[in-house]
Amino acid sequence: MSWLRRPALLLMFALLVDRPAGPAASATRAVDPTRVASVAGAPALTTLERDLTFDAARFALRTTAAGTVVEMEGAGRESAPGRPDLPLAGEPVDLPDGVRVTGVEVVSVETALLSARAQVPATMQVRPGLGPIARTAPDPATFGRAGFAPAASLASLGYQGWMRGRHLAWLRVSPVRWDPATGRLERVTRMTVRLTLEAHRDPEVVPRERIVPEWDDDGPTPRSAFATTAARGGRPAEPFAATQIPSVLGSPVAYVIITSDALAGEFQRLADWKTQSGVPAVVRTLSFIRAQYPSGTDDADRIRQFIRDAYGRWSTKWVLLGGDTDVIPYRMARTYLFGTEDIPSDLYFSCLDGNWNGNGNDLYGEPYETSTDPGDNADLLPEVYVGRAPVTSVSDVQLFVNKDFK
Ligand SMILES: [Ca+2]
Ligand SMILES: [Ca+2]
Repeated sequence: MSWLRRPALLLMFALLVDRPAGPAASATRAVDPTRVASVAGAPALTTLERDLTFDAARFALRTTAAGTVVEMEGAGRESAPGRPDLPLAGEPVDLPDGVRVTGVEVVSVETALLSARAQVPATMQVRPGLGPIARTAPDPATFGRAGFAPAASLASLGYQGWMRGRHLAWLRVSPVRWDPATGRLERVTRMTVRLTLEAHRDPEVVPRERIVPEWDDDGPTPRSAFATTAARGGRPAEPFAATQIPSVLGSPVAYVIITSDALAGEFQRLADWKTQSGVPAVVRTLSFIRAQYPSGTDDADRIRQFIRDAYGRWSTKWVLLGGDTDVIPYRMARTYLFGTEDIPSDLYFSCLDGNWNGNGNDLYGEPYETSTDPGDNADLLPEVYVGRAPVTSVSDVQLFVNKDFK
């Protein structure tokens, strides 16, 4: 069902790429704990310095009818109307536990020449569809400026949160600067930023009561303040015996399939094959979840509560929603990317911290704007991989599962 998948991807773009750019833009190094320094007289506050480096191979210039366009691998583009159309990169920074970032300043910038004389066009209009590119009107103050934009404007604080036990802040970084008066265009080779931290513990992060290290293999194994040593899991127990509801007792469960009573039998074939292949898997039905989570606001909320428990107690890594939207519900989420719009999104089942409705009204996923205006504080960093099988009938599932076996 393409209409569901496309808006979900669009929402990911709107929330992760267009605001703080996504994880693919990473160019940073691992945290150097020696550079977390206490601020004198204020032991709860710390600063964290990071060097960001940008390889020359990531940049390319393209001459268009509108002017010189700078392409940068792994980066998005500036989208504010009237600004020069330059790359905007998202740089993740690993954070210690028990803090949050309150500000970022640029300590130093080193650059190299991209072009001695370039005319950069204004940003593109952000519009849905694949129509011809239209550009915003150049802002006279920006395009009439002599000299580069102040260094302080080259980095700002974006989204911060938790991703499967990893604590991250994203910086919005402008790795290219342009002097409109002379046309000089430079790329940043190295930038040192200083983050200001304050003591903070987010009560909405899903506790990780059990961690199976083998299933946390995306980068360095994260250390979670919420994991209890006694509950850390090892290899899946043999024979595989999972509890009915997620629990630290019994076997951990890597892969969970959520479906209807009618489709559960066919999906069990897939679960059995996964388990025999070394990926312990179970099937749980919506009616079972409904009975176990009666306090949920609706079925989507109940499913998410179940997935939260599966992640926290079974150490679940993958979730398959076994049914189209008329079988397994979805969550509508608000976006302002193309004006005000509500679109269906399964990110709700993947990003599990908090409740996606921080301001408690009837809208979910109201977008993050700034660290002081977080909207619904909707979690945008996933804990589990979520897929949806767009099936409605037993024969659909047979076809879907059989394809997995080929
Ligand atoms: Ca809301
Ligand atoms: Ca998260």
